[in-house]
Amino acid sequence: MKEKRDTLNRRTFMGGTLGAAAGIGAAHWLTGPAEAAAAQQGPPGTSASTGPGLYRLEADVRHCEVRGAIPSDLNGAFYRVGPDPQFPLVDGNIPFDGEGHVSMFRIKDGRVDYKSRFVRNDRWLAQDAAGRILFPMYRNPSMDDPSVAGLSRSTANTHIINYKNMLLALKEDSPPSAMDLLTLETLVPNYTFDDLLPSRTFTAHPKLDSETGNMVAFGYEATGHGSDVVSMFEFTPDGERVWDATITVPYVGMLHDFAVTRRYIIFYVIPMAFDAEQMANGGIHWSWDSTQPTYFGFVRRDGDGSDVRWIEGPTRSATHVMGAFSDDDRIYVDVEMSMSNPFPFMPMRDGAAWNPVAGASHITRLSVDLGPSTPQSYSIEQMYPHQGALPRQDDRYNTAPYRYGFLACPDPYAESRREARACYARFDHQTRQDTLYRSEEATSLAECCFAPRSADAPEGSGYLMGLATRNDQNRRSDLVILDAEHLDEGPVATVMLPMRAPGQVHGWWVPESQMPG
Ligand code: V55
Ligand code: FE
Repeated sequence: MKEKRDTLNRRTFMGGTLGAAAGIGAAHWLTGPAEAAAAQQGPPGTSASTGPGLYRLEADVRHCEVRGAIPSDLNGAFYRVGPDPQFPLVDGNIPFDGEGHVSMFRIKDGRVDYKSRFVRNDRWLAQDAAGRILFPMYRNPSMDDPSVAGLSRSTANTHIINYKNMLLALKEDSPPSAMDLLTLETLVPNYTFDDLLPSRTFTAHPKLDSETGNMVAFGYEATGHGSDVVSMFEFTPDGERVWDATITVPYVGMLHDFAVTRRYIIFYVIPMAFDAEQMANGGIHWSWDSTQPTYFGFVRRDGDGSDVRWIEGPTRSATHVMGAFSDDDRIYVDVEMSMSNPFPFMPMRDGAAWNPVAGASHITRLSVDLGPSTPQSYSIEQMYPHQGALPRQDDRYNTAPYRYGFLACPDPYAESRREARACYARFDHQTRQDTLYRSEEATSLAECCFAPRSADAPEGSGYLMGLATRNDQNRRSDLVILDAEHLDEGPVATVMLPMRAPGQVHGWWVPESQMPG
């Protein structure tokens, strides 16, 4: 358990208000979820099973207190989801394996109601009935209790989107779980798109086509654990499957996100690699294999998959896509990129210590020249000095050329790392300038989410929102709402919760026009 203790020490080292700002290494988690994960695992030296901090509080707060004023053109709901272990994680498991806890800020006519519920899917119900963990290890079914054989292993803890008047809680190793948009009741624990899902898995990062509104998505390890098959598919908003095809990957790495342009689907294979030996020894699904290259792959959206081309590149990590586009000459994909393993809790296959500098992410543009019939390399350009993960865009531009991106990051202009406050940055890729919202002291910021002012508002015109955790107020949570074109002016409204909200990986805005009547 030395490894475990090192992990905790690393997390402590990164902790505090700065880490909270998303900068260092475990950036995905330190924007908020990292802190929750750290709390869940207890202070250094304590074991996960005795440490404080399972959250598990399902709450309803009606008529939330609001400082400032909710804009009259902001109506809909902001949903968040993150891992919240139903029971303490076992030693050797990782914070990615907590059960999905969904929260909602329902915003309408100036009023805000807050609600949170666990995703009551097959896994949650079985464990609730048993009163103990039945799926003890992240994405390793060989460790499961025999009683749950055949049940979905989904924690439904990673991302949340609306589809066909339902809320889908997503985990990339399983089909979604469908919930009611207003009550957060789990409606379909294992939603397979009326049996049209051509994969055993479904990504946490589907994309909406900017022109048609169709959902383009994929599943990797599509035919079972460790499989090199990736299934790609496109559904209309009404649930009709209009395209599907498969490809195989050069090796089985984590395909957490992908990019879709008008013509292409793009995957980036990173050396967060499937580790059969580690799994046979009772461990998790992945380890970081620093000996492996990356592969940038692209495939036409309308073909049978046979045209896929893979371009080898240097060892890097990139987990999330900010935006992507293609023209006749090039494909561009903007990602959060680090030199090495960005997650302190993910094992290093070579036994090296996790490196917080090499694990730090920056917004980076990958591009490929489509001139040569067989491109030999892809380009890597760091776009901004800001250090952070979980980038977002105006999601109406998922598959179109885009100008604005958003990111939670520590203040890149602070005198020292210690004094850097948590910020939300808006990037203008046309001018390569940034605008910052600098939060209060002792505040952590979760991933932000953009809500357009109206369905046809110009790109980036609307609101940017995200959860602020007040580390000096027993980690009480506020939802901060900013004018996305004037981040530097501070919140137009702050929704104040009386308690800490559950941790978050990703969040999603549903406009009023897509809410139930
Ligand atoms: C991520 C999160 C996950 C996971 C795989 O942020 C990748 C990336 C919360 O679970 O299982
Ligand atoms: Fe993600």
